[in-house]
Amino acid sequence: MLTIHSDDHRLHHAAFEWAGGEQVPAFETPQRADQVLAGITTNAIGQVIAARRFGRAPIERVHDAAYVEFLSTAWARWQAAGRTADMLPYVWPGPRMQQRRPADLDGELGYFSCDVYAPITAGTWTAACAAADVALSGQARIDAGERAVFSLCRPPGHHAGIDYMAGYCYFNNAAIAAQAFLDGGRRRVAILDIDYHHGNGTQDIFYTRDDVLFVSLHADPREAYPRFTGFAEERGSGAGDGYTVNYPLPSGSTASAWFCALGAACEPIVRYRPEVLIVSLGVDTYEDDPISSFKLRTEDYREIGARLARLGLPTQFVMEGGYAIEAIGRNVCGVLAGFDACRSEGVKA
Ligand code: Q9C
Ligand code: ZN
Repeated sequence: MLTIHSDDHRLHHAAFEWAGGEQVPAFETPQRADQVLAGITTNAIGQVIAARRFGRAPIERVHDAAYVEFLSTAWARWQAAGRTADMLPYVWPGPRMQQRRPADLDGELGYFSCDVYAPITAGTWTAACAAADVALSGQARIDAGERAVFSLCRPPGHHAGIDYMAGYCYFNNAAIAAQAFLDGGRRRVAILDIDYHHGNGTQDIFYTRDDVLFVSLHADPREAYPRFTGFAEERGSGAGDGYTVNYPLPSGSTASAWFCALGAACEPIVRYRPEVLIVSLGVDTYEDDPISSFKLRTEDYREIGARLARLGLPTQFVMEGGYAIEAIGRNVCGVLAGFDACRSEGVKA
């Protein structure tokens, strides 16, 4: 399978994150994408090519222009104020408060975010644009007839909503690719999100629409980030009613429970008859993931790839989470190799 990559991801490097009331080393690191890339080579997954640039326009098809503009200038404004640490928000509008844009940088930082897990650093803007380019380059290859591609996006994207960053995410790479497919003339795109965490941002972007089906398998929000979205009763609204499908699973779920949910999640996808499938591929479902609780083992990832290949759709894999540095490369490659192996069997049959 073809992999798309950009070295610019390394420009985004958070110094720390908050956990248990303390600053701990950031889990979302440049090393993650480097390890995946090393795995792609070691496991001979296929050719690796650099992303090309697409600029702001395709990003602004899913994100609010004011949010994009904020992200593009935030670090320079922070520096002009004499600050050097990572930019972190501290205050958000709570229930029954005004959703009104504040007038200064510290206020805006809260306004364009919803948690403390998406720090802006010196290279965040460049890296986030590069991740969107990696997604768009993959989308372009599928549009040009490639059967499957892997967009090795970093930073990840599925927690970023229309006008906010969150959970290590700035631009929603999968959503940007989905919109580009539609803008290129496709009429029905399905996004299957198998990251451990609910893809609240992707859900936000497509919640009222029927041209993108969003299906997500994730940890029950009652006991996992992002806490306030991802419940089974969230099913879309207006024209989008029925086009968001959530499968929350109990914390600690094993592979057998997870695959059972995957089987269920494939049903609405088959019924929708999408022209393309985008897979938001997180491998933080792994048993040794440091921030998650599911129990998938390395051998399960090959089976995931095989199951997805059986859907028989042009497929774009988009990298999301996965924080077990030692295992991230082999787990991602397991999915891609499992997909490729099943696909070639299909050709023979
Ligand atoms: N101590 C993605 O997987 N932090 N984002 C949870 C950890 C936020 C995960 C608490 C997790 C965000 C793309
Ligand atoms: Zn995740």
